[in-house]
Amino acid sequence: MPAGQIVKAISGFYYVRTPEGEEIQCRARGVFKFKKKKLTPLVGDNVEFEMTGLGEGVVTSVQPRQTELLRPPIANVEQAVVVCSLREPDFQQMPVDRFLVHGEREGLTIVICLTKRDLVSDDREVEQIRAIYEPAGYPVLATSIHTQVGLDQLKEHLNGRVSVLAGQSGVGKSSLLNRLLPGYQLQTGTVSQKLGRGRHTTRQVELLPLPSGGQVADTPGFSQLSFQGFEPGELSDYFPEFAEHAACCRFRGCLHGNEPGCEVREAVERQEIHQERYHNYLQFLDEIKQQQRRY
Ligand SMILES: Nc1nc2c(ncn2[C@@H]2O[C@H](COP(=O)(O)OP(=O)(O)OP(=O)(O)O)[C@@H](O)[C@H]2O)c(=O)[nH]1
Ligand SMILES: [Mg+2]
Ligand SMILES: [Zn+2]
Repeated sequence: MPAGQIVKAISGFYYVRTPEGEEIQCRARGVFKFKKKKLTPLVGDNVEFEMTGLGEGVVTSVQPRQTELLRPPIANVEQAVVVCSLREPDFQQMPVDRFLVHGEREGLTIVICLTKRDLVSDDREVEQIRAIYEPAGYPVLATSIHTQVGLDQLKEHLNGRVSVLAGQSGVGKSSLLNRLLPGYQLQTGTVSQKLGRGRHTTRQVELLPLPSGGQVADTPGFSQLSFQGFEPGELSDYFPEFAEHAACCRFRGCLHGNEPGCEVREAVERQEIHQERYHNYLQFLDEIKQQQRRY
């Protein structure tokens, strides 16, 4: 049976690229199951299909996934570039931290990309953000499509890897790809002055080939990510800078709240863990506990 990779999905159609570089427009047949879960095909999935007509087919099976994100919906990426603008809209830490938790849970390599560097006058803000994330092991890039700053560095991170760009609407994901992918002209949109956010210009996930090898996915902007299905005890595993301290907490299963002998809290007090990261950890922990109470 012919096989390929889903590179684009639009309203019930899956565009499957074959190893020969052909693109077959497919529907999905029935319901797929994997690990007893119902499964909808995602962009990035490796699939088998049957031809039904010229350039048309049906997806008949989906290979097990290496990684899976539901927001943005994509399978088998190894790296996520968390894209957030410094201005228009202003940088916000909470959505970044939320996404990092999901990315860590899937075991993705993560890069943080701060866009619209041309809209801030000096490096102070970028340095403040670096101080939050570099101790956690995340590279932080600052880019501008106007001055070109940071674009080569971003290219180096993408080179030869399969990556997804993730971030809110209007932060400049498609604009970045237009600079990095010669020959593509993805649609971009303005940021509403009144609402201070993007207009959801990109409507579908699309996996594009990089000239230097590898692939990168453009995705629609998303807003809130929830932690449905998370256990309170796993959350701190997704804050890499907590690990060495958490190993020394007095109690096994310490959730790093008010427990006595909590080394994570101590490290926050000694300013070895960033206050805001810890604050967001507690906020997420609370959300997870609330959710559990509801079910
Ligand atoms: N000043 C400045 N504006 C930028 C930069 N990058 C993108 N923009 C602008 O930001 C706006 C939104 O850009 P898009 O690329 O459409 O944003 P997006 O993240 O793809 O948005 P969605 O597709 O809605 O998720 C456009 O008006 C871009 O011109 C930059 O580096 N500097
Ligand atoms: Mg876009
Ligand atoms: Zn603890």
